[in-house]
Parts: sequence; structure tokens; C-alpha cells
Amino acid sequence: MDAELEFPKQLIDALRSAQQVVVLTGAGVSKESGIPTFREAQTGLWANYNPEDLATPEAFQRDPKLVWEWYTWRRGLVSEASPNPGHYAIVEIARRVPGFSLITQNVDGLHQRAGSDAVLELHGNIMRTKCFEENVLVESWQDNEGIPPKCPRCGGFLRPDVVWFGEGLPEGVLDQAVEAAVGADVFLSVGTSSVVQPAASLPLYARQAGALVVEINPESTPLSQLAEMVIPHPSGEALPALVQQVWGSEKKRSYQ
Ligand code: BV8
Repeated sequence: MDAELEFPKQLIDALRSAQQVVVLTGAGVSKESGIPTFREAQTGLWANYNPEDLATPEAFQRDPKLVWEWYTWRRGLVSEASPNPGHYAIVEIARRVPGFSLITQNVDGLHQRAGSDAVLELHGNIMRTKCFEENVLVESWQDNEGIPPKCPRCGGFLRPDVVWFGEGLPEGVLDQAVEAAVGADVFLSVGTSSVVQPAASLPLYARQAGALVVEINPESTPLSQLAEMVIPHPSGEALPALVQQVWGSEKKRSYQ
């Protein structure tokens, strides 16, 4: 284990005694799975676009083909990616504490593929598709009628089932996330630039309610000044090391 990764005793003790642990993740937790983070310089076709300008209903209405193809490119990256040790360490934390909530801003579904359940997906999931007009999920469609494909029911454009800038978050998911945050004993914010609202406010609610707020991110963010602790390391290294230091390395057998 990397000697430099020694965690503060306060954090180790807090996790060992915590009744409720909440983890909030952003694109950084999938970086070590090979998926570029949301704000990393876009490559190839998308080099000239700011992701925040593409992930909007206005961009889709202005150029549906461009936006649909951006998501097709990203879906390809996600399909080729696998969860990394950071995702698996989060599954292990959930097994070790009495109460656990995982809130993610990510749309890649890697937490679920690593074995996390009851994932609160604040911003939807890129692997699901819905009708732009009816706002209902669509499982299958004809691929031979141009790009974007059309809704088999109403003929409207299909779009990814993600939350775009300016759109509200899914019913109830945000309420569950706020409820989890204010009930947390320990709140880990992992791999997020902490600028997108309302997600970025969750660690602040947790702190106001008395949680120990810890940021895991190699870079500093607007949360860094407000967190009790900052662990400036990649999550794929820091999270497994944290699990090992707090609970030891043997896997907890899940007693059914
Ligand atoms: C809403 C889905 C209202 C699409 C996304 C208040 C103030 C200011 C602005 C607003 C506000 N309230 C609302 C807004 C507007 C806007 C907003 O927040 N804008 C920002 C830019 C200021 N918010 C919204 O529009 C939200 N909607 O509030 O609507 C409303 C209410 C009711 C009815 C109608 C309307 C909707 C926001 C959701 C937008 N959709 N994604 C898609 O993915 O294509 S957000 C997008 O950013 C991604 O989901 C991403 O997850 C999210 C956050 O980014 P990060 O995950 O943090 O990724 P990023 O690249 O930024 O950072 C990665 C980090 O990882 C870095 O810090 C890096 O250092 C770190 N890292 C790198 N490697 C590692 C690592 N960390 C650990 N380990 C590593 N190895």
C-alpha cells in the first residue's frame, strides 16, 4: 500500500463509528476507468465545443444530430470502460457501515456495474434513451430514419435520458439525496469539481447538519475550503487505501 496514503485518525475513527455514510461522486471517479471527465478538453470532433454548451435542450433543438452524435461517442466510451478500484471500494464501504447512500452526478452507470445498488443518479444515465417530446423512456427504435432516431410512438426526436443544464433533476431523486446528506455522519465528496448545482450544495447541507465532510480530489475545488479534510489523491488509489486502513483488507462476507 502506498506509504504516503496515511489517513487522519479522525477520519478512520469517524468511519468506524459512523451510522450513516454518504458518498457523492463526479466524473473524476470514472477517470481511472478511461472515461474523460466532463470538463476535460474535449477531443476529436468535439474539441471546439464546451460540454456545458452541448448538454442543453437548446443545443439539441439547434443541432439535434450534433448532440445525438456527441452522446453516441460518449456511450461508446462508457461501453468500453470497466469500473475501477475506486468504484469497488465504494461497494465495500456500503457493506461495512450500517447506513449508506451513494449519490452520483455521473451518467455512465459504472457504479451499478461495480455492484452498487440504490444509486441516486442526479443527472440520469447515458445508456437510457427517451422521447424528446413525450419525455418517456424508449427501449427500441428504427435506426434507418436519420439521426437522431425517431420516437416509434410520436415521431419526435429521441434523446439521452440525462439531465441537461436548465432542466430539473428527476422527481424525488434530489429530495432523497438532500435527506441522505443531512443525515450523514461522514460525507465523502469524490471526483467532482463541485460547481454544478444543485449537486454541489449537498456537502454543504451535510456540513451544516454536523457531518464530517471529506473531499477526495487531486485538484482543489470550491469545496476544498469548506471540507474538514481534503485527500489530494486519485480516487482509484485513495478509496481502496481508505477501506484497507479503516476496516482491514479482508473482504466482508455478506451474510445473507
Ligand atoms: C437546474 C448530464 C433548475 C449531462 C450534467 C445556481 C448557481 C449557478 C448556476 C446554477 C444554479 N442552479 C442551477 C444552475 C445552472 C446549472 C449549473 O449548475 N451550472 C453550473 C455550470 C454553474 N445547473 C443546472 O442547470 C441543473 N438544473 O438547476 O435546473 C430547474 C429546476 C426545476 C425545473 C427546471 C429547472 C442541472 C445540472 C445537471 C447538468 N447535467 N450532466 C451530461 O453528462 O452530458 S452536469 C455534468 O457536470 C456532469 O453530469 C458531471 O457529472 C457534472 C459535474 O461535473 P463533475 O462530475 O464534477 O466533472 P468535472 O469534469 O467538472 O470535474 C471532474 C473532477 O474530477 C475534477 O475536479 C478533477 O480534479 C477530478 N478528478 C480527475 N481525476 C480524478 C479526479 N478525482 C478523483 N480521482 C481522479 N482520478
